[in-house]
Amino acid sequence: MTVNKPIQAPLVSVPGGFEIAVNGDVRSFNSLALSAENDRMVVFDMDQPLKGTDVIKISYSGSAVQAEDGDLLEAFQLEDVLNTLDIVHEIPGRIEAESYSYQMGVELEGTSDVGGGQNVGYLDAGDILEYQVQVSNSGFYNVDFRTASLDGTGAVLVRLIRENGQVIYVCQSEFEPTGGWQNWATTSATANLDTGMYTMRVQITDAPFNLNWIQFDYQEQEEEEEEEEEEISYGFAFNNIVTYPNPAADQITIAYGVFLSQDLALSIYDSRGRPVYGKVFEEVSVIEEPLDLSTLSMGLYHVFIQKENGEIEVGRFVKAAK
Ligand SMILES: [Ca+2]
Ligand SMILES: [Ca+2]
Repeated sequence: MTVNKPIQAPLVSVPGGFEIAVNGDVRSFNSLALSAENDRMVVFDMDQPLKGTDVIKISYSGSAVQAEDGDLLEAFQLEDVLNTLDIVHEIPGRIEAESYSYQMGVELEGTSDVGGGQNVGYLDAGDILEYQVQVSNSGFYNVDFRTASLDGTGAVLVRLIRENGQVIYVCQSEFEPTGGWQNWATTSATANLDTGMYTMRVQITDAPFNLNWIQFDYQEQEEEEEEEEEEISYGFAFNNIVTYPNPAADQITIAYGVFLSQDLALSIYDSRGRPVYGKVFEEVSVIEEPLDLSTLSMGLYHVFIQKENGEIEVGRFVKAAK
């Protein structure tokens, strides 16, 4: 809270008369103190964490805060508090594309889709959207992307980043053109998530298209086998990472080439997003890496190769029975 005059120090740490309302309910606070940087600012230490979606108001009717010139702070009622916290999105749930905590390369516009609001547009390959998310149920999810595009094909790569920097593959999806920039369609993918707090990074890998929202719906755990089989039979091929033979039982070769020699970071994750292999190739233009699969369990694996400019190529292979 900032007032219009320097405040007389010291301040009683818990003076009466302050009331902080969060979404209409009065919340207690531990203490308040003068800001070390600004002698017109009082800092409140709340008992419970606040969220980015909270509506916060503050009232004062006491006589404990005094300006350096002796004037008492006047009473005030339900003044709005500017909430600058990032919104934490619940998963399962719908994440409005425009409610990002960080973006690179996108712009917002009004949408005529059901429910109105805004969508993100001006998407190009390499653009990034990030959201703070809390996953409350572990297991399989159906992931719906709400997109529109006059005549271009779009695609995204979605990953979760833990606080310690670990990157976890979520899903990727391709979007067909819908015949108009405000003709909306829903495309579904599947993902397997673990509970926790993450930064969700949506990387645009093909464009142009508009994105209105992404929705995560929790699926029953027993559908797991079925979902995985579906994904394997899909035979998805992406970009120019080559894996052969595929499916493979004992050994697979991962091949990839770039024009300019550089450091290439290869990482492989299983279908649950657990890392199973990682290697950095220094100053190379070609990777041709034979990989022993004997210790891996059967199933789908995701291959990522990160180039020096940060671009990530994505591939997949299936470890099959002998
Ligand atoms: Ca852009
Ligand atoms: Ca939206």
